[in-house]
Amino acid sequence: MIDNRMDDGARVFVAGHRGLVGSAIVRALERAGFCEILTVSRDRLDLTDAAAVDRWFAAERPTHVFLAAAKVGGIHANNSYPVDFLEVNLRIQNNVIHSAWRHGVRKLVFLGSCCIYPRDCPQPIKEDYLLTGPLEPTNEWYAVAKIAGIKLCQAYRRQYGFDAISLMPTNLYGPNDNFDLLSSHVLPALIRKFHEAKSAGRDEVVVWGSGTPRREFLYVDDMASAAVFLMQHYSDERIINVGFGCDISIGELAAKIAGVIGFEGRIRYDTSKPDGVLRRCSDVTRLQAMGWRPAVSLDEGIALTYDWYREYETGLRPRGAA
Ligand code: GFB
Repeated sequence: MIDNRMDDGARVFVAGHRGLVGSAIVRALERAGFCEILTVSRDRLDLTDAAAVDRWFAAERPTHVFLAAAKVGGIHANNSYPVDFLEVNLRIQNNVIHSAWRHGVRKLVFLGSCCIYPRDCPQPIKEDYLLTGPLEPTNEWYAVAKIAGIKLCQAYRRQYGFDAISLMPTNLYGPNDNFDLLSSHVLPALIRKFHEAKSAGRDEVVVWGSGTPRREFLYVDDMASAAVFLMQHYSDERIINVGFGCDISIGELAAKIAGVIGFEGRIRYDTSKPDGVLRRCSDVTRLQAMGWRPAVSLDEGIALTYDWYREYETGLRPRGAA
């Protein structure tokens, strides 16, 4: 019998609790207040070490797992570190999914990524398009690892009846994002670029690529609320998209962020940098039919993320401070 509840006795492990998504899931669980939250820092548990992960599960006995730990990054990092994006992610997910099953976890939520879908698939992207065509080359290592994670969840469900579900988030952003210009995703990178240009009185910001690719962005606290909702209300081997449901061009995004930050200079497009996939917008019909909707608009989310960036990343307050 499948048990989706996270009730008083639940011990919920959030793997990757210091990252963008994991930290938001911890916030969502704390707000809900109905379970014990388990986290473990990287120096106490290396998730790529199978024996250590197994010992940790044996000792801590979680009942539910959110697998949000992963090597992640933007287009440049994905392109530059293929071994890390493929091998590290395979090891983390293999270890956590296997140990979760072996130690009687009742339910596991695996976080995939919208980049698992074929590069040229129709838009908006339905869950059924998985494995119907070639991947986008700039992130195929990461995509292959995530597809293997989906398949592992499906395999454990089929062979052992393990209630593991896979969610496919769109591009996420928010507090605790990575603002490093070489490894980050576009939205935090542009917040930092426009902020620094404005602070230094520079009149030009360089945006990678042509500005024409389109992406969909979801505020990470909405992602976390969907993950907690699906932990409780979804139990199926079919993957499910988690997105905002509409997209915007990188050029429009840059103009929006410049407006929030108050940068009035020029935007120059560096077309020597890759565009990546030309359009990526998820079809969220299945999730919305279950009654879930995002709460934070892109404008609100950018403003909230910029507030967080100014407070924690520009030295006003140390990261991790309340
Ligand atoms: O967010 P991003 O790095 O990754 O880039 P993807 C999105 C688009 O923004 C690309 C452009 O067209 C970039 O060229 N862009 C413009 C910039 N300026 C910048 C900048 O300063 N920094 C960055 N990073 N991009 C990721 C995948 O793809 O999507 C991951 O690499 C993951 O694997 C994630 O799946 C969801 O949206 O192209």
